[in-house]
Amino acid sequence: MKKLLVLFMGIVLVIAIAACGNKDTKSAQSSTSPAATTQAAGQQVLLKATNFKFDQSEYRVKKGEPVTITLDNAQGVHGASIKEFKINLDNSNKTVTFTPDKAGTFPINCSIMCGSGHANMKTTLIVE
Ligand SMILES: [Cu+2]
Repeated sequence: MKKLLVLFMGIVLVIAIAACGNKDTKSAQSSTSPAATTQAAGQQVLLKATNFKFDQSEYRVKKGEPVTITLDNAQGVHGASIKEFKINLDNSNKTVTFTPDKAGTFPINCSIMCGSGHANMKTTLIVE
């Protein structure tokens, strides 16, 4: 009779632990994803290039904070050069992280002869 009671207690204990375990995994799942994405962010600039323009006429970043610039050639083959910061991106070197140490307005030019619109293919990096 005692053995049965111990067995019964054991089963109750296992159920209780399983229920707690379920609760833990559920709350962990719902809380992880938003926190993880904000942590990895930082300043991001995506230069989306098509024939023959970048997707924005200006890109704003903050001075003194690391910024990751990524070139995305959505159409054609283009490069992105920011002379002031000695940056030159192309398909073999698509992304760079640097910290702008001065404020101002700096031109971004296409650095690859991409066709008839090449000379006008430019945009602006604004550091403020
Ligand atoms: Cu070009």
